Amino acid sequence: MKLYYFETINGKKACAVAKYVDAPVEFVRVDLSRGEHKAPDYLAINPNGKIPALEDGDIRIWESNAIMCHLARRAKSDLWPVDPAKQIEVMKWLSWNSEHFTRHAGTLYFNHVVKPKFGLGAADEKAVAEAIGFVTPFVAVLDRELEGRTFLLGDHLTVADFAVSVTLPYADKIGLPIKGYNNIARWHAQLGQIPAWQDPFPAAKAAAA
Ligand SMILES: N[C@@H](CCC(=O)N[C@@H](CS)C(=O)NCC(=O)O)C(=O)O
Repeated sequence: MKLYYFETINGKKACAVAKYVDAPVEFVRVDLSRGEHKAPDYLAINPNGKIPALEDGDIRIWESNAIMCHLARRAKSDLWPVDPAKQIEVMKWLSWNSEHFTRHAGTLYFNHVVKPKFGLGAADEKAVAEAIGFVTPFVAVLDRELEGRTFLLGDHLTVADFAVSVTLPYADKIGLPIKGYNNIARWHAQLGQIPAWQDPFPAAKAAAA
């Protein structure tokens, strides 16, 4: 298997799961700063021109959530639970995250991390203010749902925890309003103890994400 990645939030999700389940992947770095994701060879793998992407035999998978689920299922890891009801719970959180939480937290990450890193100009203050307005109620939902739970599904870690928490390490820098939410703080601190989440990228090539 080949896992195409770069040191960004969506690359982190795929690489962390590959490391966590010890998947037999060759990590292939696609340098976004050099436009390697728009090269014809790479577009043949992911026509969206984005990382991550996975090649597993004849199968090509793009979208970090799908890659995480595929790697976890293939490794028979609890990160993708066997119980169909729990699989639906994972899908619920992945959908909620894409549609609501990281959708807007991602706008903050893009404006405050990606733009300066790639020289894409100043933050769009209108987009930032809107994103903060949109994400704030979902932060409160997340905190309430985490009450009394170790992880999103209860006792055990799943790919949903990785997906939903991916912008949290940048919360201060991007102005994600999570201050005062103790369940989120506790959950985030716990995730920070997981070696594959702490250090997701191949050692020799890791750069500050
Ligand atoms: N929904 C996609 C998003 C992928 C994505 O936006 N990747 C970013 C890096 S985090 C990227 O490749 N950006 C380059 C570009 O859009 O030109 C996923 O979850 O994989």
